[in-house]
Amino acid sequence: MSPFSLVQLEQRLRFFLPAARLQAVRESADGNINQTWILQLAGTCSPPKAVLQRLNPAVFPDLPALMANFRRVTAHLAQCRAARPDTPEFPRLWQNPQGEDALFDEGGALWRLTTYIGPSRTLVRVSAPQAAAAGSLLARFHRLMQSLAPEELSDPLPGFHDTLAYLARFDAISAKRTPINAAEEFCLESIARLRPLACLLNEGQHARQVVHADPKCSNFLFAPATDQALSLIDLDTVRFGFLLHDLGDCLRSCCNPDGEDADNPRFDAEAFAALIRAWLAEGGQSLLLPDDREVLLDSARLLIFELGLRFFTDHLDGDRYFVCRFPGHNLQRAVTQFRLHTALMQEEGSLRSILAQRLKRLSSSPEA
Ligand code: GN1
Ligand code: MG
Repeated sequence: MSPFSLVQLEQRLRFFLPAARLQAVRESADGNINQTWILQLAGTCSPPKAVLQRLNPAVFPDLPALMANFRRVTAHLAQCRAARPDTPEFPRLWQNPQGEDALFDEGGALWRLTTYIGPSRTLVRVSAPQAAAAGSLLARFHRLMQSLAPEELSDPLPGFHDTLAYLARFDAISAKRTPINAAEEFCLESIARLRPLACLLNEGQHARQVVHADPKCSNFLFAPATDQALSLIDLDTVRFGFLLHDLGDCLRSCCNPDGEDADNPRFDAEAFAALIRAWLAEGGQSLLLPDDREVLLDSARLLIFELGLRFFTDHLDGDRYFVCRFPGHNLQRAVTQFRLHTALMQEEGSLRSILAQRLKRLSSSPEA
C-alpha cells in the first residue's frame, strides 16, 4: 500500500532523529485512515525502534490542532505515569534538536515519530481473555482522562460520532441513488430499520468526559505471547464525548471474533461478559450514570450501526474517507457491520441477562 520508498522513510526519520539509521521497516496493515510504519533502527545512539506515521489530511481538517491535542494528551498520560509507575505506558512524540515534532510534506500531510512500546503486537480479532484485557485497560484510560480538563482539548474531528449528522449526509447522498446489487439493497434496508438508534444518547443523562473515541481492538497493544494489554494507541481522536461511545465501540470490535471483513460475523457473548466485567471492575462502574446502565448494550448496537452507515456512505461517495484494500471494500465492511448487528440481536436475551447480573453484582458488592 505504501507509495513511499525506504529512502523517503529514512529522510523523514532523520528529520526527527538526525543520527538514526534505518535497518528495517514494517508497515502496519491495521489502520483505515493513517499510514504507520514500525522502524527498526541501527546504531547505539538512537532507540532500537520507533513508530513513523503519516496523518491523512483528507480526514483531519486541522492537523496543527490535532497535534496540539496529541501533545497535551500524551504529556498528561506521561505525568500520570511519573506519579504512579504502575500506570501503563502510552506513546510519546520524538522531537528533533530544534524542538520540532511534526513535519508537513508537499501534499499537506503531517509526519511524526512516536516512541515504540513493546515488545508488543496488534490484533484485528481478539479472544474473550483479550477482550477482558482491553476492557480493563480502557477503564484505566478513562480514569486517567478524568483529570484532564476537556477545555484543554479542541475538537480534532468535528461531527465524529454525531450519528444524526452521518444519517443526514447519507440521506443526501443516497437520495440520488438506486441500489445496484443485493449488498446495497441489504445496507439500505438495514439503515432504514436501524435509524431510530441514532437518537439513543439524545434522551436521558449520559456520562461525558474525555474519551478515546476509537478503542477498537487493533488500537490496543498486546504482549507478544500472552493476553496482556500493554497500551492503548491511536490517540488522535481523544476528545470530549460520551463514555458509551467508547464502551459501545470497544464492544463492537472486541465481541466480533471474526473481524471487520468477515462474511458472517458472530457476536461473542463470552467476550461481551469478559469485557464488561473487566471494565466495571477496573473502575468503570463509578463512571456510569444510571441512564447509561439502561442502554449499555444498545450503545454497542449504536456503534455497529454508525460504522455500517459510515462505511456504506463512503462506498456511495466514491471511497474517499476509509482506505480501501480492494474494490468494493467499504460495501463489504458495511454488510459485515449490519450482519454483526443481526448476530447481536440473536443473542440479545442472554446479553441483557449477563449485563443485568454484572451490574447487580457490583451494586451489592463493589469488590465482585
Ligand atoms: C478508523 O484509524 P483507525 O483505523 O483506527 C476510524 C474509526 C472506525 C475504524 C473502523 C478517525 O479507525 O472511527 O471505527 O476505522 N477512525 C476515524 O475500523 O474515522
Ligand atoms: Mg484511529
